[in-house]
Amino acid sequence: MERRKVLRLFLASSVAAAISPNLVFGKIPFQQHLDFSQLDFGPDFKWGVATSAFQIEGAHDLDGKSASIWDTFSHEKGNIKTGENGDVACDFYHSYEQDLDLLKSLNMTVFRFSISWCRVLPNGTGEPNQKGIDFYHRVIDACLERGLEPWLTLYHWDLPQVLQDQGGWKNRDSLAWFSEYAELVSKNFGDKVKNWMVFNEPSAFTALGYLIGYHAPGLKGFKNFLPTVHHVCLAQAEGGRIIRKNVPTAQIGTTYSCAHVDYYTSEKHDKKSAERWDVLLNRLFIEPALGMGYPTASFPILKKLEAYIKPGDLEKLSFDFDFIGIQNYTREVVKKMGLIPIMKGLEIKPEKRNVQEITSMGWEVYPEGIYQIIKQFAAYPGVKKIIVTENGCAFPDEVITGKIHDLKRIDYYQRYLKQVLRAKQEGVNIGGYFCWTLLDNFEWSEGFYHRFGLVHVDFKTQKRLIKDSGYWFRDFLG
Ligand code: IFM
Repeated sequence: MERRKVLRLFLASSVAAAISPNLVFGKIPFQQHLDFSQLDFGPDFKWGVATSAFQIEGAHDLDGKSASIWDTFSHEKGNIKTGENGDVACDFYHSYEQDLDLLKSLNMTVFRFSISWCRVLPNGTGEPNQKGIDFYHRVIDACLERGLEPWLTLYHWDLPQVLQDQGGWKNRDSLAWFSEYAELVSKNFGDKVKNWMVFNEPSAFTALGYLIGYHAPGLKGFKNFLPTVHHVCLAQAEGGRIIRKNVPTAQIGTTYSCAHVDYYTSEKHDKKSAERWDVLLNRLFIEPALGMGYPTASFPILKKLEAYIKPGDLEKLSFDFDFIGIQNYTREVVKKMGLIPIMKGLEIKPEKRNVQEITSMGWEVYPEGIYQIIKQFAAYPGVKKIIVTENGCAFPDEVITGKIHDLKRIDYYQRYLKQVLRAKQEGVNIGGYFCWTLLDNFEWSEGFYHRFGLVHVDFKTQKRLIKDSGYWFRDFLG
């Protein structure tokens, strides 16, 4: 108890330091050991951070915003490990100027963020909420005033609850709902925002939310998952077309959570299971977008998607994206598991594999994996450019005399960046790298426990404190 009080005191005295980083640190010594520099990535390479509305904004019911599926889900007992919710989160709704100042001070030039659908269209469709639209204008303007490029994601998982009440993504009408939302957002912000992403990680929000029920809206089973997959794939391409129509000069992408998949042994059955995981994690959403259709041959249960495919749908699944966003954290190692009837495979958790290092999320630190997955995606003929739209790690941080010496995070970033550079130097067109993330925030069903930020947030006081990893980026990019 006593120790916590002392820590709080240190934290309070470090607030000024967080906002004026130059007063606190010289160069972070770690940088001296690097055998590459920012210059190796080229002068046009984009450096930034990625964020999402629900995880940082708070203001859950302010200025006309309605509830999203994550408001509902996080308020239901038992869904969030820590019992927390996103009502306040990082209060970015009120502190965006200070937070963008912090970002700028780290010498980053890109702020990737998402729009909360229920802030701008509280009924899901129909009457827009001007106060919500005005908020995003303020955020975008604040970026532009600071010389930061706003990169806008249309959908990062927070579907309006009113639409979930009508079946959410399971309902084919979701395509029309999403199209209306995409029209509204692209028409409103298209004159200021030049870089757009349709979805954040469709394999994650469909599988976690509609197959295993670990995320909102908490649905389970293939009967929920399969229609959701098809409607999301249609919306992915349609979203691209709508942005192209309203913002002809935009760079349009979409992002995928992806991971290199290894098999546990080279036995045939382990390889087969690994192949199915690869379909689910890496191939299910990009291949239809590239005009390749669904990867049913490698995962026969996907043939059941046919029940939801209407005449003319297959031609509408593709869109010529300008870039593909890669979001990678770790790798997967898969073993056959007869007891799991559909996947017939199970990821072998890092702690059961004698892995050297895991993050607080339990994810193996495996830098080569980002190189492998970039190469896998770059091998598709239709992929023109790759942006690493998320990469990062959570470790328990300790505030010691107003500082956070998060050396493990620095080491992680350096080793992953080296692998990104390796792929780039082998000729992959990689245009940027965004850290996940600027601020410690609401890590979905895990609550606030896992800290991914370059900037520490004290969720009681909302005080920000730049971690050494943030200073490391400042110096690396400076
Ligand atoms: O926090 C998430 C983010 O919303 C999507 N990509 C992975 C991050 C870390 O789990």
